[in-house]
Amino acid sequence: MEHLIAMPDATTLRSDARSGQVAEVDALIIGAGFSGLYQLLCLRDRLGLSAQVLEAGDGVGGTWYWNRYPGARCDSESHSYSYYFSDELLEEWEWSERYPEQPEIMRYLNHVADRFDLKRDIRFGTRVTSAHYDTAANRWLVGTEAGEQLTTKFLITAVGCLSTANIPDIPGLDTFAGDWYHTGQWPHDGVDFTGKRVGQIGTGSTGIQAAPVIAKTAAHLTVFQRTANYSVPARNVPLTPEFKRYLKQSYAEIRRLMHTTTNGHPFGISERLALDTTPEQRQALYEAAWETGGLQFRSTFQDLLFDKAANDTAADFLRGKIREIVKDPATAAILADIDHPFAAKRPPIDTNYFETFNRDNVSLVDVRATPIERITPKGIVTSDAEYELDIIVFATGFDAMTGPLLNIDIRGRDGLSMKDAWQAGPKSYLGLQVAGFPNLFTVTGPGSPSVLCNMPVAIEQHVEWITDCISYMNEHEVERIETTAEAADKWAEEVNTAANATLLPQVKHSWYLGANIPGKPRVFMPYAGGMLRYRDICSDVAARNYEGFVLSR
Ligand code: N01
Repeated sequence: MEHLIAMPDATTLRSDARSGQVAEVDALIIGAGFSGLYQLLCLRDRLGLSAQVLEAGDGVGGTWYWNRYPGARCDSESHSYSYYFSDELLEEWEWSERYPEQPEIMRYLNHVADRFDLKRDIRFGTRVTSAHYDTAANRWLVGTEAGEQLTTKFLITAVGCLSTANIPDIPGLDTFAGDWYHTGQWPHDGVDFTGKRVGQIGTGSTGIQAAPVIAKTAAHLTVFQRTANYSVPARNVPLTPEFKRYLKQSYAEIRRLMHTTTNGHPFGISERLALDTTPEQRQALYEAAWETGGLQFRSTFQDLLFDKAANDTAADFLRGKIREIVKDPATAAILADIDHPFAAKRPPIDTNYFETFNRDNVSLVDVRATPIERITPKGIVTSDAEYELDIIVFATGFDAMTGPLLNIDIRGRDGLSMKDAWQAGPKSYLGLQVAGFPNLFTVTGPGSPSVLCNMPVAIEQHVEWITDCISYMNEHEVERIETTAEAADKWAEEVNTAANATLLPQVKHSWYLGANIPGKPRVFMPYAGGMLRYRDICSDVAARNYEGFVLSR
């Protein structure tokens, strides 16, 4: 591999950039979250390539680096929200609670980065703004916000699915005299709500986690709800010594389980059908699942995501719980007025969310009935009232999946921009590569299971597939890999078919469909056919010498 220069570290690259030279590496990785860290380790330490990570933040963590909002916690159980590639790492790390809280995930990812000596090849505070492919040189020219340029043979985006904040365009926001924050861009030194009148817009997974914590210290919290949402109690607890011991003895088995379940979680979906069960049995099973808590609730029956009548039984049970918990019937009615099937939107899990509406200092505004019209210096104005506020919290989600990629000016062969290629919605082969963009890999890109899977499982599979692919290329002296438009078209059909077999597309404002962002094409983005099936398809493609891709020397 003659084009390789001696492996520089991040410091060398920085000084190269300062001196005006263009630094060159084998592989550039954008983002230092779960994906970017593991990708760096694989390419640098397993394949011996010169690889660098460019990261906009000042530390590792990706999504978790930015999402420091009150109550931020993962909804995958901690022992499954881990890398499984290293037995030593599994041996030495110990989670403290059933679900890891944001600071603990940050400690974990820093531990991983330090343990594998990754930080020396990560350039923090470096936001990538452009990536242009040079056909003649077969190199990507990558530009940063600071005006630096780097070239690379392989470009791997590890930008996360939920990293571009969606701040709704509400007139008058710039006139607001108080402070406002988006949960995905939370200040590192926190926000003091003590004695403040807080308005929170948004009741997705984030808003449902944040509201109970904000309400504890705020003088008053007003939650502005546009779409009512289901939520199941997380039932977070400290992990017992017995469970920790069980984990240490069972990693191989847990890994095997996560690799064989549809969603990459360490629990399967029951074979039972809701509609084959008597109402009494169903009620008992739902009660038991409610007590267990967490994402496992949706695994109670096989048909919940496929059959509307089956789904209605879960939806009715959960609406009933809201009415049971929330004491004020008018508030309960607004919270329970849910317009979509259970789990067709990402199902939130919570700690005391509905209970929070029983507090004297919390009120709910139905902004579907009385829409937000504008923001004034004093607060939020809806069609029937003005709410005076000191702080507005936007828990309004993300320009998911495509946003982080399209925020970078990516241009492939013949200057084709990713924005143009995806004008009608994202199209890729296996969520791994886009036609017209050679040697560019998208970790958990649109078209892969990604957000419908326990993320670390999806990430490890993608990173390992990409690593094997690059290794294969090096062994066979292949210089370029690019998927074909036909393979991408066929895969897009497969993604649609998989989604249409479920209730997932039956939601008005789902971010899975891009429908939460005005003007975004309505295309179902993640692959809903299940991680197990997807893993097999990817392995099969590789075994057939990368069928669907053109490999050139
Ligand atoms: O974002 P969302 P999120 N006026 O898009 C409302 C992951 N996650 O940050 O439904 C008024 O789900 C919007 O209303 P509507 C997880 O995958 C994981 O909560 O569009 N309201 C909705 O209520 C999750 O799914 C974890 O009508 C407006 C809310 O804002 C994903 O991140 C924790 C509005 C946005 O909900 C995104 O969750 C947190 C407007 N103009 C997040 N615009 C865990 O692991 C938007 N909304 C636990």
